[in-house]
Amino acid sequence: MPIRSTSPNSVRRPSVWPGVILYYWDLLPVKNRESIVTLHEGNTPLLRCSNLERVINPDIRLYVKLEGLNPTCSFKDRGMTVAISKAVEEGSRAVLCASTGNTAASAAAYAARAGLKAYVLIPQGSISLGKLSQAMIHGARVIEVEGNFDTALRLVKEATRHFPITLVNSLNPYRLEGQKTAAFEVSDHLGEAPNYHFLPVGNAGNITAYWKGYKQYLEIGRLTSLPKMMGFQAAGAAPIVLGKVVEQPETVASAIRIGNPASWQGALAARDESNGVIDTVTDEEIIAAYKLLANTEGALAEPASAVSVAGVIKKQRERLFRKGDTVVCTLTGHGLKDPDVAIRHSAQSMRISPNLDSLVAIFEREEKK
Ligand code: AN7
Repeated sequence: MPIRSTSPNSVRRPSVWPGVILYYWDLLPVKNRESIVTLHEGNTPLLRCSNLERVINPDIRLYVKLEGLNPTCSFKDRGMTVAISKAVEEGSRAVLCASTGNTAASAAAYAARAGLKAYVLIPQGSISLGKLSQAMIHGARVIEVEGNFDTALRLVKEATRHFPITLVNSLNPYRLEGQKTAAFEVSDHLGEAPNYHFLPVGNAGNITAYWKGYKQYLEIGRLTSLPKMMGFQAAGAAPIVLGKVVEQPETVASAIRIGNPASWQGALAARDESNGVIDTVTDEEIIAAYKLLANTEGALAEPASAVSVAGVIKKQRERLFRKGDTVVCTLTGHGLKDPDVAIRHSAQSMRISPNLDSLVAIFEREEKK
């Protein structure tokens, strides 16, 4: 079959996705092309979830944005490409972050590509194995802190006042600049804003960034409306919902085990300006949504990501949606980051002796179910 040189509707596109900085060049703060550090992040699928619609509400159009398909398997890469490119542009030699895992993995990978040293501070014993292994193999200096994420974040903020090192947590405004590109992509894909955008909220950078992105697209005329921003925290780590710092945050979703979010004000502004909500879901609701996604759509996201789908289910119970609403959930990180959780919440594998009778016995038993 001949290969068409242009797509059917004759839209010219770059033949290779160049990463978010080049694709959204006019809307991002990087100045020199030579300083771009990219792993070609972005351009992630927006997957229509018809099976989930049938389970949750057949009258809505439900999409998930698969941010786990970024190069280090989380949304952090969108912000990290900008933060690391700017660090290179500004002549930095080393970068530093505190992390529940995904920021560390992303910082480690982009720093490796840039030839920068990376120091990552993680809460002792509480980040998932996938994320830890990424930070280690990319050559970051991994420092376990005896304390939780909030303690580690406090420490890195102090450290940057004493040493010439670039902070690449989302306190670095370039991180949020990069992360807003996900809102551009959702808008480009749908040709409009969704009615609702559901996100997990941990340090609250991402909800802040999405809101910034949507508002910017409205300003430059690529949107005519804005979504309601729907942020969800785990019930045991819900400082924004409670209106006070949580000293000992606890949840199965280790990525968002955060008690004092850096972008607290940004999340409140996103909620209030968009007429959205910030609410909680329990660990049971998170795991139920996590399994439902994997079982009905073949989409594997880490528990923190399933928070967004758990939020949709909760709001459906409250009869929030109207016929025809478009609802987008961001699945922030890949489920393989945390295989322990997947195994713990699945049916056990079966074991047989190597003969046909044993195998057929299984088929017969299963067919009856
Ligand atoms: C999968 O890596 O904070 O509300 O240090 O890894 O923007 O913090 C991760 C956060 C959601 C919450 N989903 O996003 C870190 C870190 C996943 C995450 C969040 C995180 P923010």
